[in-house]
Amino acid sequence: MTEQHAPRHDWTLAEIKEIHGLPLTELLLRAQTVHRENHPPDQVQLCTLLSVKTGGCREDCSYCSQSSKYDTDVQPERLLSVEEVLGTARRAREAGSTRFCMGAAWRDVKDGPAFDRVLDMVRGVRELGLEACATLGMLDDGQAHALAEAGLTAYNHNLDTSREYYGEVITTRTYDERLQTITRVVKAGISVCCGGILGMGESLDDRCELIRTLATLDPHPGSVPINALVPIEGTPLADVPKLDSLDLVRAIATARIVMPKTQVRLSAGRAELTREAQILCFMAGASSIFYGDKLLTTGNPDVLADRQLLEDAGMKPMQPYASPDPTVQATKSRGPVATKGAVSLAARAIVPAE
Ligand code: SAM
Ligand code: DTB
Ligand code: SF4
Repeated sequence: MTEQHAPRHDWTLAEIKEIHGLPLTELLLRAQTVHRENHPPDQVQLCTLLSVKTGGCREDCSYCSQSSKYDTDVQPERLLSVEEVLGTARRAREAGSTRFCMGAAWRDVKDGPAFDRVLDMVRGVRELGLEACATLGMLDDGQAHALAEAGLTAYNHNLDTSREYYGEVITTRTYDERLQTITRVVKAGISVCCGGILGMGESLDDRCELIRTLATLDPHPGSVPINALVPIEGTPLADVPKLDSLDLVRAIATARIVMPKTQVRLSAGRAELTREAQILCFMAGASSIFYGDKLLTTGNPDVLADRQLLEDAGMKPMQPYASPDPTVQATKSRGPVATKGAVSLAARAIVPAE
């Protein structure tokens, strides 16, 4: 890593569009230069997802398999038990993952036994030596603080698209409500994980405007997941034309340049990408992936394929709490300490399974 520049929070749409529209090789060079100034270029954060409460959601997000408004193959399920979740987290750790992200198909969190159980899940994940992330919908201040006290490392709450296009995708909650939850997460001292989805029929301006909105948050999100739409039969977006993988590369490179210290995560849609397209995404500055055979309700590349990809590319998994985000580092000394075997994990991750 070489010289580092202070992150900017005053990006304009014109600047973002200019970067996004550079000749691809120039864009990649610039993104790779920023990446090397701020991150070890051969390391990838491995995060595993688990849907702890699936389906039956009252929101109408047009992309989502879990909305009760659409007739999809996903059946509503009860909230998993703490033991079920920690069993999966332990297996994720053994496979080499360092962050475990629990998703619930909730519009917002309700105080009570279900939330208390999620807090126990967070504590248990931290005791395993993993970074703990959750995505549970909208939060109030008290809930954000309770999650922080339980030891939550990061909270995922996506803006999904530009403010202008948002109303085409979701009508049951507003862009400003999303931003309010993000502000509460920051205030509680939890790292923000906030990104969006490409390939929902949005324009180039919408993509650049999403990146601009993320890059004008202060602080920048600790992580920015860039998802390619996974088309779900039964949803309004089921038949939207597929995203060109080079558009994903461009968005990742642009995010990398304007949010130099953020973990830019190559997220949903990776199962549709060739190995070469994934390597281009790493060259563009992606520093994190979802690792494990399943996302929330849809598939992801299998772990053996991912281990092979990383090995062939000469890349290795990042240690937990190695992110440049100071909030992530601060959460290490808050909440439960690792008691259950903890952390030789990352080094083991690309040792092929017997
Ligand atoms: N209910 C919570 C919420 O909406 O914040 C948490 C779970 S929600 C499934 C988390 C994120 O996953 C969404 O904000 C969206 O960005 C992403 N996502 C959901 N379905 C997707 C799909 N079909 N393709 C790509 N990304 C998707
Ligand atoms: C994010 O931005 N992507 C993840 C995570 N945050 C929660 C979810 C992707 C979901 C893809 C569709 C599914 O598996 O249901
Ligand atoms: Fe519900 Fe989240 Fe799916 Fe929207 S994205 S329908 S809030 S689970």
